[in-house]
This record gives sequence, structure tokens and C-alpha cells, in this order.
Amino acid sequence: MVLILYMHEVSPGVRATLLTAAALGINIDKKIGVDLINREHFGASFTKRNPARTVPSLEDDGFIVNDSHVILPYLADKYGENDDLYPKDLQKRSKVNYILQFDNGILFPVLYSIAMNIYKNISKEPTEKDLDAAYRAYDILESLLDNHSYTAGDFLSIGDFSVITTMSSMNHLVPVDAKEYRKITAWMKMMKQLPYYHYNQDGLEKHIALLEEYRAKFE
Ligand SMILES: N[C@@H](CCC(=O)N[C@@H](CS)C(=O)NCC(=O)O)C(=O)O
Repeated sequence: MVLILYMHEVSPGVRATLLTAAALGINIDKKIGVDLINREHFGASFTKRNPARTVPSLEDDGFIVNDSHVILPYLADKYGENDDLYPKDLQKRSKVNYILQFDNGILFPVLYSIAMNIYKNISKEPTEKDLDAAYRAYDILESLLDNHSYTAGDFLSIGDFSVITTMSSMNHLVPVDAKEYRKITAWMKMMKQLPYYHYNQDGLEKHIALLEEYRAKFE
């Protein structure tokens, strides 16, 4: 197997892919940086690879898998020594799939909107609409963590990897109030203890630095 990851280190989806690979104990053979700032992903070559023009994009022995929410299950199913991170049991799996959908459809779009407004010099701070969407997502996540130590239940899953990378960036832009969101706060603390958490932390620090670099350009 030869795994190639097309990436940008600040991307939450890329960080979730790296966390998943680390948890599964697999090696990404080659990491190819995609220069999102200079719109390399809009070029013909990357567009052919991923018509959505987003990272991460994974290539496994020539087979292309796009979107982190598809890449994580693919890696876990294909390379997991067991099904701990992505259970084969249909009911448990549906819980994990729900978390991946929550990140893709509800949480990540809020981060994307706030970050794009910063990069495009439209708004330095989250808009009212973005704040409403952020708190709605936080309320859902807080409920999901009620009576469970992890997002999909009482087991660590690829859903946790997907959500923690987005939430850690969101926490910089719309801070999570530890009193109001006790479960989220405890879960984020627990995720930080993972021995391979640096695969999130390294890119997260670069993401925060990039966001602040662009925020400094506002009048
Ligand atoms: N649902 C996609 C979202 C990927 C995504 O939006 N990635 C961002 C980086 S964080 C990107 O490539 N943005 C480029 C652009 O929107 O032009 C996934 O999880 O892979």
C-alpha cells in the first residue's frame, strides 16, 4: 500500500485524517502540500483529483478518496486491526456516522463561514448569524455528550477525531464557556490526553496563527 495525503496543515479534516492514521498505527507515505492561499486547489490537476477543490484528499495505491468524513471511515475499515474506532455493529456505527454528519453538516460549516469572512477581509469577528449557528452546534454537542464520555457513546471513535479538530479551532473563534458547556470542556480536555494528540495541536497552532495574521489586516 502507498498512501498519499494531499493536505494543508491547518485544515481540520487533514488533522482528523492524521489523528486517525496515528490511532490506527498506519503510516502516510507521502504528504503533498496544497497551497490553498495561492489557490493551487483551483488548478486543473487538483480539480481533476477532487472536483470540490478541498483538502484532505487521499490516494491509496492510486485510488482517490475525497472528504475527511469519507476518508476516516475508509482508513478505519481498511486498515483497522479491529473495529474499535469504527464499530461494525450497525447501531454503534450509526452513532459514529451521525457524529461525522454532525461535523460535516452542522459544525464545520460554521467554522468555514467565520474563517472565510476573516481570510476574505469581510468580517474580523463572527457575525450574529455565525454566532447563532455556533451556539446551536455547541448545544447539540453538549447534549450528545450527556451521559457519554465520547461523542458517539462510551468509546473513542473516528467521530471524536472529526469533531475535536473542528471544535479546537472553533474554541479560538467562539470560545467554549466552561460553565455552560461542561461536557464539551471535559471531553476536549480528555481528547488532549491522547498520546498522538500533537497531530491536531501542531496544525491547530498554525491555524490560529494564520487566522490572527489575517485578522491583523483589518482596519
Ligand atoms: N467536507 C470537507 C471540507 C473540506 C474543506 O472545506 N477543506 C478546506 C480547508 S479546511 C478547503 O480545502 N478549503 C478550500 C476552499 O474552500 O477553497 C472535508 O471534510 O474534507
